[in-house]
Amino acid sequence: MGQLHNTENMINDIIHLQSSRSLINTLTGIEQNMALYESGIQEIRTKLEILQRDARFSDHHNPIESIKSRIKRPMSIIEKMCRKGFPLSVQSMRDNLNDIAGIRVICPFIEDIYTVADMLISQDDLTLITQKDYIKNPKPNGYRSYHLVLEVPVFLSSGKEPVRVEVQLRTIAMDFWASLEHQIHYKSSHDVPNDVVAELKECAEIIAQTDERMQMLSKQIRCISDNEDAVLKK
Ligand code: 0O2
Repeated sequence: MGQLHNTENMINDIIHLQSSRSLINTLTGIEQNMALYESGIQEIRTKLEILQRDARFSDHHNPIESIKSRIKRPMSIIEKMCRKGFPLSVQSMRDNLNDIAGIRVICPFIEDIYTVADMLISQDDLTLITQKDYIKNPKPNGYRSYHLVLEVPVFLSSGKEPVRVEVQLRTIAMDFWASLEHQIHYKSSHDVPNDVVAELKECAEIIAQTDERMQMLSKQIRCISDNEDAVLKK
């Protein structure tokens, strides 16, 4: 069945399994933790904005086109913990879910994704928790992106709190595909027909080839402009 219908069923199951008071207590606890995740996003966003500014001022190619962020809604957190069979508690959320705080970095070219990922991983106040390369190993449906889960320290009045943030890095073209594919699955109240799934996969392959070609073009253009600079300096 479609995603909307599944979520609705899942929430009904949760309500049956949990007493309403205990569900409200868990939801309240989750909501109290949201400021911490917002702060985690703010910390990583600042790091990315500094890298963007550094590229602008040092006249280097800017590997970051844009940055988006989102925080998972408390009901989606509950739904995910139930779906994965995790206990419903704030501690379980902190221990088991890595994508409550999410940042999406859109890059012009494939190589920029690896450049930005390396720049983040090498920062010594960040801890790399997981790394998934869906560009070298695309998902069976054609999904491509590079996912990092990073732990960043957030300094509160009560002390230091480590916060996990999922960073998804993709090209403009990969983002175009993933946004539409997500919409198709999310909006559909039924299973997506096989021919639509196959067509989406084909589009993902075309987009991947186009990304490779754009990467080559960019290299050629950079080479021409480097040669022109060298001639001017003579
Ligand atoms: P939303 O609405 O973006 O939050 P996990 O489910 O995270 O515990 P998994 O499946 O190994 O474990 O995580 P993975 O592969 O790192 O993917 C998590 C996120 O990547 C998803 O979050 C999506 O944002 C994105 N993603 C993964 N696969 C696909 C895909 O096939 N299509 C699209 N459009 N996005 C994908 P959420 O929580 O599903 O959604």
